[in-house]
Amino acid sequence: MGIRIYPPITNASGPLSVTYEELERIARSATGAIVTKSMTHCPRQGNPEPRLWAHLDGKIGSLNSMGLPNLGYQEYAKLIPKLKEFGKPVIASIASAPCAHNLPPVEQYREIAGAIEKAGADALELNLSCPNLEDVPISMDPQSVRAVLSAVTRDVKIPIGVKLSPYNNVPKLFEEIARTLLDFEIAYVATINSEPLTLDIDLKTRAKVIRPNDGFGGLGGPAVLPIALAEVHRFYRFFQKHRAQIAVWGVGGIIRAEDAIKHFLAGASVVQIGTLFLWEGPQAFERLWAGIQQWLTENGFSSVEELIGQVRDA
Ligand code: RRO
Repeated sequence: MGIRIYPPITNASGPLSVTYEELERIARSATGAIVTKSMTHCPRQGNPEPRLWAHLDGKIGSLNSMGLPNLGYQEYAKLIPKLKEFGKPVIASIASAPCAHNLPPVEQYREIAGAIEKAGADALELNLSCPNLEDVPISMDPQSVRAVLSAVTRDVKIPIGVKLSPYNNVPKLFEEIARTLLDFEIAYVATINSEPLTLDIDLKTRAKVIRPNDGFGGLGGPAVLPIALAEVHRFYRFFQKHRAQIAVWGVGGIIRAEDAIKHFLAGASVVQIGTLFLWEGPQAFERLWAGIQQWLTENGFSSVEELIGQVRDA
Protein backbone atom coordinates (compact mmCIF):
# COMPACT_ATOMS: atom_id res chain seq x y z
CA MET A 1 0.00 0.00 0.00
CA GLY A 2 1.45 3.35 -1.03
CA ILE A 3 1.13 6.86 0.30
CA ARG A 4 0.90 9.96 -1.87
CA ILE A 5 3.07 12.89 -0.79
CA TYR A 6 2.69 16.20 -2.63
CA PRO A 7 4.87 18.14 -3.01
CA PRO A 8 7.26 15.18 -2.80
CA ILE A 9 9.30 16.78 -0.02
CA THR A 10 9.07 16.18 3.71
CA ASN A 11 11.21 16.96 6.72
CA ALA A 12 13.51 14.10 7.70
CA SER A 13 12.57 12.52 11.01
CA GLY A 14 14.73 13.98 13.77
CA PRO A 15 15.68 17.61 13.30
CA LEU A 16 13.20 20.01 14.94
CA SER A 17 10.39 17.46 15.01
CA VAL A 18 10.11 16.56 18.70
CA THR A 19 7.59 18.94 20.31
CA TYR A 20 4.11 19.98 19.19
CA GLU A 21 5.40 23.51 18.47
CA GLU A 22 8.12 22.15 16.21
CA LEU A 23 5.72 19.81 14.41
CA GLU A 24 3.22 22.62 13.95
CA ARG A 25 5.94 24.69 12.25
CA ILE A 26 6.49 21.81 9.82
CA ALA A 27 2.72 21.52 9.32
CA ARG A 28 2.55 25.21 8.32
CA SER A 29 5.50 24.92 5.91
CA ALA A 30 5.48 23.76 2.27
CA THR A 31 6.19 20.10 3.08
CA GLY A 32 3.98 17.37 1.62
CA ALA A 33 3.80 15.61 5.01
CA ILE A 34 4.71 15.97 8.66
CA VAL A 35 7.26 13.43 9.93
CA THR A 36 7.77 13.15 13.70
CA LYS A 37 10.99 12.55 15.59
CA SER A 38 11.31 8.83 16.29
CA MET A 39 9.14 8.05 19.30
CA THR A 40 9.99 5.41 21.86
CA HIS A 41 8.01 3.51 24.47
CA CYS A 42 9.30 5.68 27.33
CA PRO A 43 9.91 9.44 27.04
CA ARG A 44 13.63 10.20 26.74
CA GLN A 45 15.82 13.21 27.55
CA GLY A 46 18.48 12.02 25.13
CA ASN A 47 22.24 12.44 25.49
CA PRO A 48 24.07 15.22 27.33
CA GLU A 49 24.91 18.47 25.48
CA PRO A 50 26.68 19.42 23.31
CA ARG A 51 25.07 16.72 21.17
CA LEU A 52 24.34 18.51 17.89
CA TRP A 53 26.75 20.45 15.70
CA ALA A 54 25.21 22.03 12.64
CA HIS A 55 27.00 25.05 11.21
CA LEU A 56 26.46 26.14 7.65
CA ASP A 57 29.95 27.62 7.46
CA GLY A 58 31.36 24.19 8.25
CA LYS A 59 30.28 23.11 4.73
CA ILE A 60 30.41 19.46 5.78
CA GLY A 61 26.98 19.28 7.32
CA SER A 62 25.74 18.27 10.76
CA LEU A 63 27.02 15.84 13.34
CA ASN A 64 24.74 14.54 16.06
CA SER A 65 24.47 12.16 18.92
CA MET A 66 21.05 13.23 20.15
CA GLY A 67 20.27 9.88 21.76
CA LEU A 68 16.60 9.81 20.77
CA PRO A 69 15.13 12.65 22.84
CA ASN A 70 11.35 12.44 22.45
CA LEU A 71 8.09 12.78 24.36
CA GLY A 72 7.24 9.06 24.39
CA TYR A 73 4.61 7.49 22.14
CA GLN A 74 1.66 8.15 24.46
CA GLU A 75 2.19 11.90 24.16
CA TYR A 76 2.45 11.66 20.34
CA ALA A 77 -0.78 9.64 20.27
CA LYS A 78 -2.44 12.72 21.80
CA LEU A 79 -0.77 15.17 19.38
CA ILE A 80 -1.51 13.31 16.15
CA PRO A 81 -5.22 14.26 15.91
CA LYS A 82 -4.23 17.95 16.32
CA LEU A 83 -1.54 17.66 13.64
CA LYS A 84 -4.00 16.03 11.24
CA GLU A 85 -6.09 19.20 11.28
CA PHE A 86 -3.48 20.77 8.97
CA GLY A 87 -4.70 18.47 6.21
CA LYS A 88 -1.44 16.75 5.27
CA PRO A 89 -0.30 13.20 6.01
CA VAL A 90 1.17 12.65 9.46
CA ILE A 91 3.98 10.10 9.40
CA ALA A 92 4.96 8.77 12.82
CA SER A 93 8.54 7.61 13.15
CA ILE A 94 9.00 4.80 15.67
CA ALA A 95 12.14 3.43 17.33
CA SER A 96 13.04 1.10 20.16
CA ALA A 97 15.39 2.00 22.99
CA PRO A 98 16.36 0.68 26.40
CA CYS A 99 13.63 1.48 28.92
CA ALA A 100 12.91 0.63 32.57
CA HIS A 101 10.24 -1.93 31.63
CA ASN A 102 12.70 -4.10 29.66
CA LEU A 103 10.17 -4.79 26.90
CA PRO A 104 12.00 -6.50 23.99
CA PRO A 105 12.54 -4.21 20.95
CA VAL A 106 10.10 -6.13 18.74
CA GLU A 107 7.35 -5.72 21.36
CA GLN A 108 8.14 -2.03 21.66
CA TYR A 109 7.66 -1.52 17.91
CA ARG A 110 4.46 -3.60 17.91
CA GLU A 111 2.84 -1.79 20.83
CA ILE A 112 3.77 1.69 19.66
CA ALA A 113 2.66 0.94 16.08
CA GLY A 114 -0.76 -0.28 17.23
CA ALA A 115 -1.37 2.74 19.46
CA ILE A 116 -0.19 5.22 16.85
CA GLU A 117 -2.31 3.70 14.09
CA LYS A 118 -5.29 4.01 16.43
CA ALA A 119 -4.39 7.66 17.08
CA GLY A 120 -4.91 8.33 13.35
CA ALA A 121 -1.39 8.53 11.89
CA ASP A 122 -1.41 8.19 8.09
CA ALA A 123 1.77 6.10 7.95
CA LEU A 124 4.49 4.69 10.16
CA GLU A 125 8.20 5.08 9.50
CA LEU A 126 10.03 2.34 11.36
CA ASN A 127 13.40 3.77 12.30
CA LEU A 128 15.62 0.68 12.43
CA SER A 129 18.84 2.61 12.09
CA CYS A 130 19.54 5.01 14.95
CA PRO A 131 23.35 5.33 14.94
CA ASN A 132 23.61 6.70 18.46
CA LEU A 133 22.42 3.95 20.78
CA GLU A 134 24.79 1.48 22.38
CA ASP A 135 23.40 -1.54 20.53
CA VAL A 136 24.14 -2.21 16.87
CA PRO A 137 21.14 -0.89 14.90
CA ILE A 138 18.45 -3.42 13.95
CA SER A 139 19.04 -2.41 10.32
CA MET A 140 22.39 -4.22 10.42
CA ASP A 141 20.84 -7.61 11.21
CA PRO A 142 18.47 -9.21 8.67
CA GLN A 143 16.88 -11.50 11.27
CA SER A 144 16.04 -8.59 13.54
CA VAL A 145 14.64 -6.62 10.59
CA ARG A 146 12.46 -9.63 9.78
CA ALA A 147 11.28 -9.95 13.37
CA VAL A 148 10.23 -6.29 13.61
CA LEU A 149 8.52 -6.28 10.21
CA SER A 150 6.68 -9.56 10.93
CA ALA A 151 5.34 -8.18 14.20
CA VAL A 152 4.32 -4.77 12.89
CA THR A 153 2.89 -5.75 9.50
CA ARG A 154 0.75 -8.47 11.13
CA ASP A 155 -1.31 -5.92 13.05
CA VAL A 156 -1.02 -2.60 11.24
CA LYS A 157 -3.03 -1.62 8.14
CA ILE A 158 -1.66 1.88 7.41
CA PRO A 159 1.37 2.22 5.07
CA ILE A 160 4.73 1.36 6.59
CA GLY A 161 8.08 2.86 5.67
CA VAL A 162 11.47 1.64 6.88
CA LYS A 163 14.38 3.97 7.64
CA LEU A 164 17.72 2.30 6.94
CA SER A 165 21.42 2.85 7.54
CA PRO A 166 23.92 3.28 4.71
CA TYR A 167 25.22 -0.15 3.62
CA ASN A 168 27.81 1.17 1.19
CA ASN A 169 30.77 -0.87 2.28
CA VAL A 170 28.85 -4.06 3.07
CA PRO A 171 27.26 -5.16 -0.24
CA LYS A 172 26.32 -8.62 1.05
CA LEU A 173 24.37 -7.10 3.92
CA PHE A 174 22.63 -4.71 1.52
CA GLU A 175 21.47 -7.69 -0.53
CA GLU A 176 20.26 -9.60 2.54
CA ILE A 177 18.32 -6.62 3.91
CA ALA A 178 16.81 -5.79 0.53
CA ARG A 179 15.70 -9.43 0.07
CA THR A 180 14.17 -9.44 3.53
CA LEU A 181 12.09 -6.38 2.68
CA LEU A 182 10.61 -8.16 -0.35
CA ASP A 183 8.75 -10.53 1.98
CA PHE A 184 6.65 -7.72 3.50
CA GLU A 185 4.05 -5.26 2.38
CA ILE A 186 5.94 -2.05 2.94
CA ALA A 187 5.28 1.26 1.22
CA TYR A 188 8.74 2.78 1.17
CA VAL A 189 12.35 2.63 2.24
CA ALA A 190 13.86 5.91 3.49
CA THR A 191 17.60 5.93 2.92
CA ILE A 192 19.99 7.02 4.40
CA ASN A 193 20.02 7.63 8.13
CA SER A 194 23.03 9.67 9.17
CA GLU A 195 26.47 8.22 8.41
CA PRO A 196 27.52 6.63 11.72
CA LEU A 197 30.73 6.97 13.71
CA THR A 198 31.94 10.23 12.27
CA LEU A 199 34.00 12.88 14.05
CA ASP A 200 34.76 16.56 13.65
CA ILE A 201 36.98 18.98 15.53
CA ASP A 202 36.57 22.69 16.25
CA LEU A 203 39.98 24.23 15.57
CA LYS A 204 39.23 27.32 17.67
CA THR A 205 38.85 25.21 20.80
CA ARG A 206 40.69 22.10 19.55
CA ALA A 207 37.73 20.15 20.96
CA LYS A 208 35.51 17.47 19.47
CA VAL A 209 32.33 19.18 18.28
CA ILE A 210 29.96 16.93 20.28
CA ARG A 211 30.36 15.27 23.67
CA PRO A 212 28.45 11.93 23.84
CA ASN A 213 30.04 8.69 22.67
CA ASP A 214 33.53 10.19 22.84
CA GLY A 215 32.61 12.72 20.16
CA PHE A 216 31.47 10.21 17.54
CA GLY A 217 28.08 10.75 15.94
CA GLY A 218 25.94 10.58 12.81
CA LEU A 219 26.82 12.82 9.86
CA GLY A 220 24.24 14.54 7.65
CA GLY A 221 24.37 17.30 5.04
CA PRO A 222 26.40 17.91 1.86
CA ALA A 223 29.20 15.45 2.73
CA VAL A 224 26.80 12.48 2.56
CA LEU A 225 25.07 13.30 -0.75
CA PRO A 226 27.00 10.78 -2.90
CA ILE A 227 26.51 8.09 -0.24
CA ALA A 228 22.77 8.71 -0.15
CA LEU A 229 22.50 8.76 -3.95
CA ALA A 230 24.25 5.39 -4.16
CA GLU A 231 21.91 3.84 -1.59
CA VAL A 232 18.81 5.28 -3.24
CA HIS A 233 19.93 3.95 -6.60
CA ARG A 234 20.83 0.50 -5.31
CA PHE A 235 17.44 0.06 -3.64
CA TYR A 236 15.61 1.50 -6.65
CA ARG A 237 17.35 -0.93 -9.03
CA PHE A 238 16.84 -3.86 -6.67
CA PHE A 239 13.10 -3.22 -6.30
CA GLN A 240 12.71 -2.73 -10.08
CA LYS A 241 14.51 -5.99 -10.76
CA HIS A 242 12.28 -7.87 -8.33
CA ARG A 243 9.11 -6.06 -9.45
CA ALA A 244 8.48 -4.90 -5.89
CA GLN A 245 6.05 -2.02 -5.31
CA ILE A 246 8.32 -0.42 -2.72
CA ALA A 247 9.10 3.25 -3.20
CA VAL A 248 12.49 4.73 -2.30
CA TRP A 249 12.56 8.00 -0.38
CA GLY A 250 15.86 9.84 -0.62
CA VAL A 251 17.42 11.36 2.50
CA GLY A 252 20.88 12.83 2.69
CA GLY A 253 22.81 15.87 1.53
CA ILE A 254 20.07 17.92 -0.08
CA ILE A 255 20.73 21.64 0.28
CA ARG A 256 19.92 22.84 -3.26
CA ALA A 257 17.13 21.98 -5.69
CA GLU A 258 19.76 20.32 -7.91
CA ASP A 259 20.59 17.87 -5.10
CA ALA A 260 16.93 16.84 -4.91
CA ILE A 261 16.86 16.42 -8.70
CA LYS A 262 19.83 14.02 -8.40
CA HIS A 263 17.92 12.02 -5.78
CA PHE A 264 14.91 11.77 -8.13
CA LEU A 265 17.13 10.69 -11.04
CA ALA A 266 18.73 8.04 -8.81
CA GLY A 267 15.28 6.64 -8.03
CA ALA A 268 13.76 8.57 -5.15
CA SER A 269 10.08 9.42 -5.45
CA VAL A 270 10.08 11.61 -2.31
CA VAL A 271 12.96 13.51 -0.69
CA GLN A 272 13.41 14.25 3.00
CA ILE A 273 15.33 17.24 4.33
CA GLY A 274 17.27 17.16 7.61
CA THR A 275 20.43 19.28 7.95
CA LEU A 276 19.18 22.04 5.65
CA PHE A 277 16.04 22.38 7.78
CA LEU A 278 18.26 22.84 10.83
CA TRP A 279 20.24 25.53 9.05
CA GLU A 280 17.51 27.43 7.26
CA GLY A 281 14.23 26.70 9.04
CA PRO A 282 10.90 25.84 7.41
CA GLN A 283 11.28 28.24 4.45
CA ALA A 284 13.85 25.76 3.10
CA PHE A 285 11.00 23.51 1.91
CA GLU A 286 9.35 26.26 -0.11
CA ARG A 287 12.66 27.38 -1.61
CA LEU A 288 13.59 23.84 -2.62
CA TRP A 289 10.20 23.09 -4.14
CA ALA A 290 10.27 26.34 -6.14
CA GLY A 291 13.79 25.44 -7.34
CA ILE A 292 12.74 21.93 -8.31
CA GLN A 293 9.79 23.22 -10.31
CA GLN A 294 11.99 25.78 -12.04
CA TRP A 295 14.53 23.09 -12.96
CA LEU A 296 11.75 20.88 -14.37
CA THR A 297 10.41 23.71 -16.53
CA GLU A 298 13.85 24.76 -17.76
CA ASN A 299 14.70 21.20 -18.69
CA GLY A 300 11.44 20.32 -20.43
CA PHE A 301 9.84 18.09 -17.79
CA SER A 302 6.31 18.54 -16.50
CA SER A 303 6.53 16.52 -13.29
CA VAL A 304 8.93 14.87 -10.86
CA GLU A 305 7.50 11.45 -11.86
CA GLU A 306 9.16 11.80 -15.28
CA LEU A 307 12.57 11.95 -13.58
CA ILE A 308 12.36 9.07 -11.11
CA GLY A 309 15.12 6.54 -11.76
CA GLN A 310 15.98 8.10 -15.14
CA VAL A 311 19.71 8.54 -14.50
CA ARG A 312 21.69 7.58 -17.62
CA ASP A 313 24.83 5.51 -17.80
CA ALA A 314 27.99 7.51 -18.37
O1 RRO B 1 18.32 10.72 18.14
C1 RRO B 1 19.36 10.40 17.53
O2 RRO B 1 20.47 10.37 18.07
C2 RRO B 1 19.32 10.05 16.10
C3 RRO B 1 18.44 9.12 15.57
BR1 RRO B 1 17.11 8.30 16.57
C4 RRO B 1 18.55 8.76 14.21
O3 RRO B 1 17.82 7.91 13.66
N1 RRO B 1 19.51 9.36 13.47
C5 RRO B 1 20.34 10.28 14.00
O4 RRO B 1 21.20 10.80 13.27
N2 RRO B 1 20.24 10.63 15.31
